[in-house]
Amino acid sequence: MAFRWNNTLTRADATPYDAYLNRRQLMGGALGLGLVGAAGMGRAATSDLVPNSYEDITQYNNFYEFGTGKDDPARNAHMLTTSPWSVEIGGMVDNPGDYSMEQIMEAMTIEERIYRFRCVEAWSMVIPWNGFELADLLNLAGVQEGAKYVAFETALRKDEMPGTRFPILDWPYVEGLRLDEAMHPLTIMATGIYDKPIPNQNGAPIRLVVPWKYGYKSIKSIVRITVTDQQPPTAWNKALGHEYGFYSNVNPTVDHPRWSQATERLVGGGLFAKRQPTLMFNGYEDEIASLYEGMDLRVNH
Ligand SMILES: Nc1nc2c(c(=O)[nH]1)N[C@H]1C(S)=C(S)[C@@H](COP(=O)(O)O)O[C@H]1N2
Ligand SMILES: [Mo]
Repeated sequence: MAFRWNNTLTRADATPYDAYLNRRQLMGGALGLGLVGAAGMGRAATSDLVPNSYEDITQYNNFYEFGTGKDDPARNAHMLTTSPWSVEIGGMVDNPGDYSMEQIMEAMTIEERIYRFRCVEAWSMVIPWNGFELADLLNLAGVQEGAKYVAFETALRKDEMPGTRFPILDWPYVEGLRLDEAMHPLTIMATGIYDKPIPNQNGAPIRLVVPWKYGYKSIKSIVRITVTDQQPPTAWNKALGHEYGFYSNVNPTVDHPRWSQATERLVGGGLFAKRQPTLMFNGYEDEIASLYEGMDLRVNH
């Protein structure tokens, strides 16, 4: 690896790179999207990225339930009680019910994923998440035949979330993915950052991370997951539908109605740092592009 940001070994460190490549080639055939290949994909896309500092990641946030300023979440999110916590999984699943965080952590294998993170506001970071593939949780719940989408909902507690006393968004914050996006091996549920429990301002105790989509798809502090055959409503689409579509894939060739999406500012890059080009699907084009084959990405923005 080209960098070392702490002394913690990860699963990828335990796999010599040549062995990893060989395995990936093997997986390329019949088992292309099998579990082992899946774990490799997150790595392949991200192994040369240098993460932002812990301070950048935890002091510059969007979490409107705690205020709209970038430093409001870090100041206010300590008010959120994150234990006990459970996620209600329902809809078109075989095993609906409340899944406690203890149950989830017991059942899932936590790994590190270093991903680019691109906000629609045109800033970006690189974040070393700890988490598990959303597919593993959905498989635990047992997705039923005919399901097409997954809906997500953030906690809504007016007493713990001062921002929700104002009608900035139609609370609770909600999001959605197509089922194939939700099941994709790059899509994770994050429970940690830099090998520490995920801070409240970043979406404790459990949040979604979809690295090829604008940041607002990565919904925080999730209390409900619903598998459905209907396209779910999403918070920002409800608020400003012509600006924020359902898909929200990072795309430098489709500008926001009010600003360009061609470049981005890397948070922590310094006052005089040059903006960097935004990458198609935020740099995950090889893994992701096939999901949208034949779709007009300007219409389905
Ligand atoms: N519930 C909830 N989830 C949310 C948001 C929010 O306001 N409320 N903001 C989104 C936006 S716009 C971004 S860019 C990311 C920011 O994640 P970070 O603060 O961990 O970088 O969270 C997303 N998830
Ligand atoms: Mo964002």
